[in-house]
Order: sequence, then C-alpha cells, then structure tokens
Amino acid sequence: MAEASGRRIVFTGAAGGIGTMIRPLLAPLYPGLVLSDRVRPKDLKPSETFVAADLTKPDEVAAAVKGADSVIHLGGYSVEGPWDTILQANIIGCYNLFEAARQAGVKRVIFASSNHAVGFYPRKRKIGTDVTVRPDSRYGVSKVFGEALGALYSDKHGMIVTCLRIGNVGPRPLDVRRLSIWVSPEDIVQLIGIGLNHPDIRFEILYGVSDNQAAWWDNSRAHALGYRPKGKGEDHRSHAEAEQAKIGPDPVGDVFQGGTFCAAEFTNDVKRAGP
Ligand code: 15L
Repeated sequence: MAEASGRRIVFTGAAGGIGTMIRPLLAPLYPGLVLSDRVRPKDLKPSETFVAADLTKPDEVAAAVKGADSVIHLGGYSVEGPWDTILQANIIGCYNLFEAARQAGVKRVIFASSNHAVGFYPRKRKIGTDVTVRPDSRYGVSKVFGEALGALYSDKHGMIVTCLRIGNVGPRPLDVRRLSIWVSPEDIVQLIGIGLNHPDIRFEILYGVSDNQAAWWDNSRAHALGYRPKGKGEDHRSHAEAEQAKIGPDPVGDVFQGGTFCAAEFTNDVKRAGP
C-alpha cells in the first residue's frame, strides 16, 4: 500500500525487542519515520529521526506525537511484571499515548496488544477475535486495557485504531508453543501496513501471527483486509521440537495458550480454569 508523502508516523518502543527487529523493514516503507523510546536505540543511523519520550510523562508523549498523522505504539513493558511496573508503563503510559494522540489530531493508531489478553484459552480451542478476553497475567490485563482504550478513542473520537494481538515475533518459532503463535518480522510489518493504510478500518483486533498450520487463532478478518502472511511455522518444526526437548513439561503452562504466563503465580486447579 502506498505511503502518502509528507506523512509523519511516530513509532514508540523503537528500541525494544520487536522495535529493533522491524526498524530496518519499516525504514524503506516509511521514509521519515520518527522513532521514539525512553532510550536512544544504540544502533541509530544518521538517516533515522529519534525523539526521546517516557510514556509515563504526558508532556514528553505530547511532544513526541506532535504533528503526527499516525502512531505505531509498541512502547511499554513487554512481559509480566510487578503491578506498579505494569501500571506505569502499560496502563498510565498507554492512556497518555492515546490522549496525546487525540489532542494532536492523530488519525491512526496501531496498538501492540498481545496473545496474553486471551492466554487462558486452552490450546485445544480455536478462537477468533470476538471471544471474551481471558488475560493470563497483569501484563495481559494491561493489553486488554489498551484494546479497550482503542475502542473508546475510535467510537468517541473517530480515531482509526488497529490492535494487533501479537504472538511471538522472531526469525523462527522458539519452541512447540511458538509453532502456533509465531510471527515473522516481515508479517508483523505487513499487518502494521494494513493498520496504517487500509481505507475500511475504524476499530480492529487482529492476530499478529504468521501462516502457522498449528495456529490457535482464526485470523479471517486480517485476511479479509488483505493480510497474506508469508512465514510458515511448520517450516521450523524440527528446530522448535529440539528446543522444546530442552524444556521440562509444565502441567499448567502446557494446557493454556499463554504458556508460562498462565503458570506463573497459578493457585487454581487446571480443571477449574475452564474449557
Ligand atoms: C508477549 O506478549 C511478549 O511480549 C513476548 O516477550 C513473548 O513472551 C510473547 O508474548 C509470547 O507469548 O511468546
């Protein structure tokens, strides 16, 4: 999809794990992309523009998104953490981002949600994006909060919001669980492109997943919007199984889609955690 000239796109979380992987792929597609994070990426190129912003500081977030047409919001804390860490980075930080975007007249936001918003669905179930959320962690709850904020700003202010429930981004699936949820950097960039450019979007939740035979998610809405993933988890099965053999069984994590995020701090009975 073509990039409108003179369009200012701000990319939060640019120094993070996914940010570092996809920056080189985004650069040729979106010249002038404005990178933002708390810290300057170590490998920042002279051609790249960077604005430092701490998501917990509304004035810094406002300065970062000023004049922006669109925001790719990957910033925040990317795994489970203590409540105050999640509260600051992912709840307050996400609110600051959407509110600053509204005030700046930003038209489109792509929000990096996570599979952990629905992590307590059992692996034996295939789910779409219309199921009740079942977060598996405080982190998962914060992603549900971000999706809800996106819906609010879309309905109330007409912002075009795309939430990507991202599986696990990387060059290949890390273990057997990731055979189901793996997404290649190229495929995530394709989904971001849909969020930035598709004319028919108002509010969407899409799964950030490649074309995996073992997928647990129905991503038909993404496909209807033109998503054509190229990555295939199955191509990496032997690697994933070899890595899995190094990890012991997890009687809780192995039952649920969210894996270790479900097992951490778990005091329920697996059978009572629901179908
Ligand atoms: C996520 O949401 C995390 O950001 C990432 O670090 C992985 O843990 C991934 O989920 C996963 O579920 O594998």
